[in-house]
Amino acid sequence: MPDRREFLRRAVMAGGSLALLDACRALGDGRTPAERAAADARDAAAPLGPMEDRLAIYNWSDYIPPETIPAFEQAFNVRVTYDVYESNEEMLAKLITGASGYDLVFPTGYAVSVLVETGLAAPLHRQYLPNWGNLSPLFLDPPFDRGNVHSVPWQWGVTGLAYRADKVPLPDSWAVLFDPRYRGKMTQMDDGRDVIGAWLRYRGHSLNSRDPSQLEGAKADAIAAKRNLKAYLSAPVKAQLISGDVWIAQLWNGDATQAKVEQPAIEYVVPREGCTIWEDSIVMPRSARHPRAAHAFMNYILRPDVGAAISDFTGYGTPNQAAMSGIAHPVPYPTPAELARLELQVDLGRDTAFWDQIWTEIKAA
Ligand code: N2P
Repeated sequence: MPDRREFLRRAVMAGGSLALLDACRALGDGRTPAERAAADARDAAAPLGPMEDRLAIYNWSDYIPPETIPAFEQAFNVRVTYDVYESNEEMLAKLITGASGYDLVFPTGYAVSVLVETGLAAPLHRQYLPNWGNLSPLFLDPPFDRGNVHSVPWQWGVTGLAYRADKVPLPDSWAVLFDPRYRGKMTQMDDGRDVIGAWLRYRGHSLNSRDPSQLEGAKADAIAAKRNLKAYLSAPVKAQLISGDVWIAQLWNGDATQAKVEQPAIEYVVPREGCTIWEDSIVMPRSARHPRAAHAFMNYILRPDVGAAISDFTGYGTPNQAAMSGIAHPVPYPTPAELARLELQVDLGRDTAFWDQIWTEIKAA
């Protein structure tokens, strides 16, 4: 085990967070998939200890209403510490390099794959999740965690363009980011998967492409657009959209909905070339010290009323079917026509390092 830790520490110091994932995967957890599945099934059936009085949560920013945590603390007599991150890679880097102390994290699908394959995700103890049946079958058994052995669906959304309809006409193509008229008024996410993914779609490719010439093309487009961009900025761009410092921002739909509460001129579009659709899940790391409280929390958010309040606040779609009727403006499930333009990110496996290199080159350009 010290070897593994040391190897990972060196990988982190070497830089690129996407490359770190690759290093971690190459290392694996020393077990075959069959051995891992057998151990998971044994663990999952075992009873958990008594309810702990602490819970440590690590989630994306702006991803839960202010009242959810205090209400949970009161109902279960548990003190929650709650930290936030801005990208999957930031969260993974923390988990991979050692005992993070977190009991629950909220990875996007491709990052669930990484946590499972590296043995960092604990199997769920379903007997402690009686509200499981509230989930829509649409979100169950996802390709990144067959059988939902390790993950509870949390929220889903898309990564298109938010824009100020009072300043610019509908930007229905990623090409708008080339438009010099909006120089300094546009942003893309601070996220290699999202930036490169958008430019791959622009050229008609899969946003999971591993083809070097397609990736070189996407890099060229990203660098050409970069001279018009104010910054690479994810969730924090909301304040600038509201103030009018930014007019067009690559952003997740729910964060755009949150910003619209304060600035009604903010609208949202899936560019015609398409974009990412994603599902974020809750995963309990194997190192979690408060597994019983972690399950109590996962079961709590699966309640219809709690699930409805969460999506009312986040602006994202809920996988909780029982919560749908309680949401004031529920995000409808995508239609087949919409789905045709939307693509799920998959884990890039050994090509993660190549993607990371391209992202580093784009940021340095
Ligand atoms: C949090 C939104 C995170 C979604 N504001 C990323 N999948």
